[in-house]
Amino acid sequence: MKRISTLIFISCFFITSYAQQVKPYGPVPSARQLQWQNMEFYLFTHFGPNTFTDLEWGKGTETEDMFNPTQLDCRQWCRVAKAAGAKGIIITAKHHDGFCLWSSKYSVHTVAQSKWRNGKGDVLKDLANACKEYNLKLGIYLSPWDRNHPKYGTDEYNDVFVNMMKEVVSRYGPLFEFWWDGANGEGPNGKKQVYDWHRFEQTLRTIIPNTPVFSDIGPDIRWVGNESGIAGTTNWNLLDTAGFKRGEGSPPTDTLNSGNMYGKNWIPSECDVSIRPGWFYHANEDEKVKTPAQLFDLWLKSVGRGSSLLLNVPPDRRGIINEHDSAALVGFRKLRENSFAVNLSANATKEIFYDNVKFTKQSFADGDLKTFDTNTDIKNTAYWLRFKNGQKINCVVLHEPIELGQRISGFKIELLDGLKVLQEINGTTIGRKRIITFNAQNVSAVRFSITGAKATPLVSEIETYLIDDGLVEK
Ligand code: FUL
Repeated sequence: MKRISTLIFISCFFITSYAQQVKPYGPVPSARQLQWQNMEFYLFTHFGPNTFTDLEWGKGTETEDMFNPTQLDCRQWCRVAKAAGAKGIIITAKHHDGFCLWSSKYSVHTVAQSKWRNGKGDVLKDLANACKEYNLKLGIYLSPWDRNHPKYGTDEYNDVFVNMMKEVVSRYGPLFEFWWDGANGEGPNGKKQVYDWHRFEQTLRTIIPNTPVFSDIGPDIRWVGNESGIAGTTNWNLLDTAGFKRGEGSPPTDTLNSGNMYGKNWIPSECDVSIRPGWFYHANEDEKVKTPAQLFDLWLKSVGRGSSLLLNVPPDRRGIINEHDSAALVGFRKLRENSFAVNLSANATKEIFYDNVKFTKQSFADGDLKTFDTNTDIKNTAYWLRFKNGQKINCVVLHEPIELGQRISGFKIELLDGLKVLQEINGTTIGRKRIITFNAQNVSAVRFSITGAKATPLVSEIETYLIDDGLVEK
């Protein structure tokens, strides 16, 4: 007996000190990416002339006076975002129609030329101030495609776009994300712009090195390949970008959706989706706002697959977020809170078997890098959660410590009643967070094993929940 406990003690010591030396494997997130990945969920607001013309893509010929919100209140947007549990707001500072929601020196198609607030209004300023007040982060979407600007389609337009980026950054920063739309249509002179992406990237890197930049292929955040808010069940944070472009020429949508297992760059996906059928507000879509349960399903398919959720909630013609949308968002927040309030793993005995040697744990991570479990022989590693009096569960949440790289390519969850396997669930990647739901089972234990990994697999936590039956992923 004494010998065994000494052996366990020595092994524990060995594993802890070995774990301390765990080195990152492959590409890892930069500080700006990690900070952004931890935000999980933030809002998108599409707002501009389209709100008033009922279009999705403005023509660029709209008069400035068409933009005329009657009660613009960015503080109300922030209160709604807060109530939804979102961490920030990205605004369409300029959409494809070219209208600038701030008074830009580089365009005469802006709020300053409109009657709204006698040309003194500035939506970006209002929003930046409101975000500060409500402790939310601000992001900016700036469309390179511009159907209004007279210089679009000439080299000089690249100067205009660079100047506009500098202008919004200096006036309204800091920003948690900069969003480049890949669309590249024709401008007023019938020509398509040849975007100077290299210069655009250099500009942002120089002036805002801490802000992650989104486009189809990054450099920091990639498009998930669809506008329905759904990441792949296999979702690598890695992407190969060599030979690909933004817009036309971007990687195939299934590659964007799943990433590349051995991709050379850490470029995690972002799921952009609208709470309504369109990106802009249309009164006739008021009854088509997604329900809290539909939004929860999107949560499982985005955040629950290791991605982030950028949910578009477009302000209406008053310039406030419509009651239909805010009600759905509050309901969505409640569903998340209720579902994940009680981590049932807290009451379970936790054991890890390495080559049949058992270790009992307080928590699989103990909140400390030093206790990450490491084992090169993944076949003989099993994580157990034992519930003394049995437990009904229908949800398992897994975490991989991505700051050390994404490693796991296969896992297995077994739901057990004594020695009987009630159900076996197989999955591929985990990433920052992986939420698995299934029809509720009464289990005495859950056994989790890793079936594939690119390097020593690391799991930082295994949570279990009993969520509302109706919320189990379809
Ligand atoms: C697309 C745009 O064309 C849509 O209007 C919308 O802004 C969406 C988020 O990105 O590329």
